[in-house]
Amino acid sequence: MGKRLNDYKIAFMGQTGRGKSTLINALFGTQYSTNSVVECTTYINTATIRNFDPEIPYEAVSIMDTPGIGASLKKDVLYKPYYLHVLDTADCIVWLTNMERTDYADQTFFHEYSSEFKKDQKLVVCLNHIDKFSPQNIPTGFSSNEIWDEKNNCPTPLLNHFLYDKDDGRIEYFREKFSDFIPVPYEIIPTNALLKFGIENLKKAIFKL
Ligand SMILES: Nc1nc2c(ncn2[C@@H]2O[C@H](COP(=O)(O)OP(=O)(O)O)[C@@H](O)[C@H]2O)c(=O)[nH]1
Ligand SMILES: [Mg+2]
Repeated sequence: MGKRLNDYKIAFMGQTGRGKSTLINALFGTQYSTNSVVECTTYINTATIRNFDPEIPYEAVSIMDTPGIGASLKKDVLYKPYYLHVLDTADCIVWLTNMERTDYADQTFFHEYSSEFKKDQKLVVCLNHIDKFSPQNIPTGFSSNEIWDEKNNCPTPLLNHFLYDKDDGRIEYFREKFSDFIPVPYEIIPTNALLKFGIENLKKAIFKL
């Protein structure tokens, strides 16, 4: 007789190049291929990995890497059955975006799929590529325009300003812009998948630790 693993199903979604595959690799030590120009994932790529972390109350995690949204209208139509499938089966959706204002495709997706999100489904929005942010004007009080503290592998005070400030902060900006379309509660976690910053916070949000 077989035995089904009690697995927690996590779907990673967002536009191509936002860092889905890199983030999955950082979280789970997988080897999904990553690429900045070529669209890698054209189907749902699932991996089931046994969990040995006593803080995570599941025997395994099943990761779903999904085709990027918003590449073209044709592809969005082609991939729709995949998106409906993951929205129906995932325990948690990790939505990858970044700090730029290039999020029309994200807004369109949430608008179109709003009724497919479920109340008991966890949604975590990941602001990735934070090290790539380039401020257009430096607020008074900040002398340098450096945004990444390489020595401590974390955001500089200037980047923290653009993340968390009440007026300039991108986290607040995202909430204002998206909350009308996102029908469930969600956390927003800043990450740098490449340099593995924010990964522990993201893990906590994903597994409700
Ligand atoms: N600088 C920087 N590069 C990143 C970050 N996350 C991913 N990348 C790079 O962005 C490119 C696209 O990442 P990938 O994981 O393939 O994106 P996907 O298409 O969403 O799966 C790759 O070259 C990654 O190395 C990040 O936080 N910072
Ligand atoms: Mg990918």
